Amino acid sequence: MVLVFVPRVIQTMAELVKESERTDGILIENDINLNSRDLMTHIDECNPSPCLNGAACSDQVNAYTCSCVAGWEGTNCDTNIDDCNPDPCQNGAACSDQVNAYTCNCVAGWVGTNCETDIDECNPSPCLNGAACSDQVNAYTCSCVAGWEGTNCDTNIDDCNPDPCQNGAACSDQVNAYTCNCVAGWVGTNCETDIDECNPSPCLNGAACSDQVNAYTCSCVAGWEGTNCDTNIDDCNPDPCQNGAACVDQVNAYTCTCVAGWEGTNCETASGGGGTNYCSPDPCQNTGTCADTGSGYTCDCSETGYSGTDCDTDEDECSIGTPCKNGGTCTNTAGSFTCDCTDTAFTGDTCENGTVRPGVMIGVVVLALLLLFLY
Ligand SMILES: [Ca+2]
Ligand SMILES: [Ca+2]
Ligand SMILES: [Ca+2]
Ligand SMILES: [Ca+2]
Repeated sequence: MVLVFVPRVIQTMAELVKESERTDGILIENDINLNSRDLMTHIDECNPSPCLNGAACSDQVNAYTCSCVAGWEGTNCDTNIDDCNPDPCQNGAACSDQVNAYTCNCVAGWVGTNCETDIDECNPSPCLNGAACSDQVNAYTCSCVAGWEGTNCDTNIDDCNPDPCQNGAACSDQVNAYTCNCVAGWVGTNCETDIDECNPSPCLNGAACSDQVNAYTCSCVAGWEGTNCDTNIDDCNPDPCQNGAACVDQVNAYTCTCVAGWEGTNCETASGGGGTNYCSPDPCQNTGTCADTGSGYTCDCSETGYSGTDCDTDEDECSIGTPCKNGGTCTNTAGSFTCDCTDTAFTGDTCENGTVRPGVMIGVVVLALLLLFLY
């Protein structure tokens, strides 16, 4: 704004008085005559200062200038410069103008004065168990190593689902792996292989082996028995040899060593010389064993309960020793005997088992004392 000032005319006091008288005391400026000595007094346009916002005012002839501080513009520095034009903010940030400054309100994922920096969401890395982290805008991705899953690769994948183990094995989950605890008889990563219990074969003496689950069976050849066919069947039991011959067991066979006067596989035939087979017909009774002596025979009555030359005499066991224990009453029978345990405190075939009851024992003691007293 330019101020136009009409300078006041200063007259001599005499002239002012003269004019005053002429105009009845009323002084009219425009009517005043200017003389050559009039003085022009300059006005300070910076007082008061028209400059705003801290600007310095510089007075000039019929003018002034304002020296704005940073951030302001205009004649009087009353205009806030728009620091957001051009927009310094990046990556979608909102710009907020201030005085000789601005602020950027970053969207998520960015930082920096101008939001120019992508935040590294991988520092520190949220990925676990060896996973690689890949930074993104306001995000990250984890590249899991084998065996892990989940956003941060913190979940151990269940390698037992579906269950790879077979034949009743228990599955144990591990990292990108599993173990199968096989039940007996199976092997292999998944327990899929039936162990061949026939390799090597446990079967002996030419037996065939048949593999089974956690087992095997041996098919013995003739003459052998037992789980592994390792037992030579006793072909002398029962004894096939006759007439006192000795039997020698062999594999699925036997030999009879005949006594003099006998021959044949079982020594059943009287040899040359017209010898008599004293055991044919068998003279021994009650399962006695006959032995031809060449000139007669003997009967072995052991364990038969009979005695006598032909095992035909019942033995009276009750008169040979005391087979019944503990006072049992012995009764002889054909080939044996019985014990009557009644009136004893015992049981069993020979009254050998004690079953003494307290009442019985007391009775026995009282009876003994009574007998002692009487005598
Ligand atoms: Ca980022
Ligand atoms: Ca796993
Ligand atoms: Ca097997
Ligand atoms: Ca044999």
